[in-house]
Amino acid sequence: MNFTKLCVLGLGYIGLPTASTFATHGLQVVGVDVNPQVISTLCNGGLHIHEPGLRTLVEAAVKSGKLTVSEKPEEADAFIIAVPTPFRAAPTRYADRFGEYDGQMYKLADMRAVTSASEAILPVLRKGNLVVLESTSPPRTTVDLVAPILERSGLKAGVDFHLVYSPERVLPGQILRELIENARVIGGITPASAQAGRDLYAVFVRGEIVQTDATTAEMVKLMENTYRDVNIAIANEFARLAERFGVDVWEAIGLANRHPRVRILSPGPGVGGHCISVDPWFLVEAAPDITPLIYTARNVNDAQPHFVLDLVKRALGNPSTGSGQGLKGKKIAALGLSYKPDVDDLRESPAVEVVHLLQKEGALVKAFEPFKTDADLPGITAVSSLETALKDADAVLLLVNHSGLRALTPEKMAALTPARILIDTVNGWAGKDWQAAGFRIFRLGVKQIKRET
Ligand code: SAJ
Repeated sequence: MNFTKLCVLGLGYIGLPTASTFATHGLQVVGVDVNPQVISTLCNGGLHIHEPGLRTLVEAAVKSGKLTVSEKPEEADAFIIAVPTPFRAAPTRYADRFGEYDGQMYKLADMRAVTSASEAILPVLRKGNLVVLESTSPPRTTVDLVAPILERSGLKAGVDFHLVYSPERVLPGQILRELIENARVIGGITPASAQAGRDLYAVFVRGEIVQTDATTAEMVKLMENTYRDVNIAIANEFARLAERFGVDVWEAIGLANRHPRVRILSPGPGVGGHCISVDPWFLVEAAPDITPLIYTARNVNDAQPHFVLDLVKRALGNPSTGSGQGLKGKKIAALGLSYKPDVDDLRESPAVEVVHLLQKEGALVKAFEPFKTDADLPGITAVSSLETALKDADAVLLLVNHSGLRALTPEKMAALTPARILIDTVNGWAGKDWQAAGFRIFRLGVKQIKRET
């Protein structure tokens, strides 16, 4: 199938790079977003998201006349839905399905954006079109949610128009390269749909393009991120065990990973971002009775900020005075707020959660995020320079392994802060001689040095 014109619905982290890449590869692309602010920002040459290289790409796409933006879809050969599927908390999933409530909060996929994007396509859907869903979705969304909406047009999915699920697997920070180079899974509701999807992405994808059915493609995406979540959860449990048994978990993981079939991931303050901390819930929601491992892994990772709080209390507080008192009035410089190293994305960030927990205990926290020096988070004092965060601190807490923070030397640190207590949750300051420079260092997953009184 040949494509001349494409409509991309949703101009976020995935939709905008995808729309721009198709445009710079010769397609006429209409980028659609329901948020008028996004449209006006783009029309005025601005950009509402941060991703390396994206500004240049969008500018090239707009300048060539191949990318235009609009609040409504237009007739086209193909449509790509790349809208968000966030979650909403719900306490009653078991009650809904099994007549009992187990006392836990579940998170359910909020599919409203996918529903309204599908409805927006309805009036302009024509025979022979291809519709692709890229948004991460619970299994069977393409066949059970999107197809019935589009069929309200009177056209039949898989007969009159092609329908495909194709997950996006790009890593934030490397989206533009991975968009082109990653292998892409195309799940068609019929083999002909999958073939049409392949023809579309072959316009720019250089990685392997693999065809399957739509529900398999949905599962593949959820399995990838769930696999990672479960593996991070076990690393976090190993860190807890290492602390208890007087072991350095980072050393132990390094040694275990010399086994040819073992590849343990890294512990840390928790799992954030809009993907891995969300997607496993889509599987738990779809089948709560058979997903105890996935559910537990989510809870293990979500509990990790509390273990960081305990570590800070051990480093700073006086455990004998009981919880809540040890951190009262203590000045803590929290370094890093993003959900992972070297990005500016604060969504679902465990670092932000840690800051909130410290403040609840009475600590006076100054947070510094080098990738977002103007971070504006309700209830958090974010300062715009490392110097300001450090200058009157009692302790320094490393929450994100940003390369710039990891590079801080004991000498530089000693010059910037009166604090002599360092708490490292990401193994960023290992291997440096902090002790020799007069610091006491407390590391997540490492046997704690006894406090001299
Ligand atoms: N993390 C750890 N320990 C590790 C690795 C990561 O604690 O060993 C934490 C990070 O600090 C972060 C979170 O996990 O808080 C997630 O970070 P990540 O780099 O693992 O993944 P994301 O969320 O940035 O991107 C993931 C990717 N999926 C996989 O690697 C399987 C990406 O390819 C997907 O496209 C993306 O989710 C998505 O959009 O679904």
